[in-house]
Amino acid sequence: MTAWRGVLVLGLMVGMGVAAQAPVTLKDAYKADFPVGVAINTAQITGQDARGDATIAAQFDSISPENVLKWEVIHPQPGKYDFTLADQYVAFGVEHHMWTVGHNLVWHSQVPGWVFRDDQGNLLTRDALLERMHDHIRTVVGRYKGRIQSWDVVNEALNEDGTLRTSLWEKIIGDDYIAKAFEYAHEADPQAELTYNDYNLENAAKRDGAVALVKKLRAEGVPITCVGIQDHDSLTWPTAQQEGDAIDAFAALGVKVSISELDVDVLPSVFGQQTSDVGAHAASNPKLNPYPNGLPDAVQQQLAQKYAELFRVFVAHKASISRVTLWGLTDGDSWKNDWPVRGRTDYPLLFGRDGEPKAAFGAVVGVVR
Ligand code: 9MR
Repeated sequence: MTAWRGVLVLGLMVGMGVAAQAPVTLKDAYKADFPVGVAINTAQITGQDARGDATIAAQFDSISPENVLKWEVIHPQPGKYDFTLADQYVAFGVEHHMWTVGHNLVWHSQVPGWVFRDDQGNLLTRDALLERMHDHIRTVVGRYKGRIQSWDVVNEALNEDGTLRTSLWEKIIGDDYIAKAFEYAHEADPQAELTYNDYNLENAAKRDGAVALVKKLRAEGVPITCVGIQDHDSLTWPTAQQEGDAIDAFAALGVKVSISELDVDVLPSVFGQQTSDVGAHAASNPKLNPYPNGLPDAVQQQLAQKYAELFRVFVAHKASISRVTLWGLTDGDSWKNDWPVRGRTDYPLLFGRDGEPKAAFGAVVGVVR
């Protein structure tokens, strides 16, 4: 019996008065703890993935836009905004009464080259780039005021050693580009949760860099209210201790923590250390793709255990956590199939390629039931 049928049978038993237990969904299981979210893709936003949409509506009470609110999509040319997909994304959230996340405003990636240059192709001045950033944030955040509850304002601004990444934002404006982005976002929607979002924040050096950054911003009165720990994880990283320590470190600063992009990679690691740097790539090689036809049961169980371990940590820290978001619905939807090696078959999420819940789904629900 598939897990879905199991859920249906439970529902029937309720109808027959056999057991007073409703079908278990992620959002119901975690109702007392935090919203459970999912990043949704274009097919889901436009209704082409009807089955996916039904699962998203049934299981989740928060959504994130996997790509459609990124600068290159929403603001492809100077003075030209394209809200077609973003409007549909936000309408989905409104229709289903979801905690709707905006991702993201200022990032070094998926931002067109023109943003940093004048008509002659020269790098902009600090003031000109600040004006461009201001216009973008005012326009996008302003449009969705009251319908997007939480914005990833600055994304991935730190290096692994905790120092500030050298991006064109940083080079042209200076280190205070981060503070400015938060100020502009707050001005456009004073009610919105405003997040600094990054990966590998469980590693001590990067975590400490982020703590110092957030502390400084808070001391300056910058309106940052949340830190997003992305949690692009593996079967062995981060440990429960590392995860809990990171959540504690940020919560101690007086900001909320969101688990913003959760997935758990089961494939062999390509680089010496965990990274989610979108600029990193490696050549394909069959050794790096060991499960093209299905995940062995032993690994399926390891994955389920890792998910249960992580959710136990999240529940233990629920007072500090504003949401937990999976970075995609099914394994087939996941970015991990093409990064850092193209064309692999990964199994990082709670629903399989067939749309059915996996053992990891049961393990996550089992943490609180
Ligand atoms: O999942 C996203 C994938 O579809 C895009 O191709 C990729 C391009 O940069 O971005 C992915 O999402 C990233 C997110 O926006 C920021 N953190 C890392 C995520 C995975 O790369």
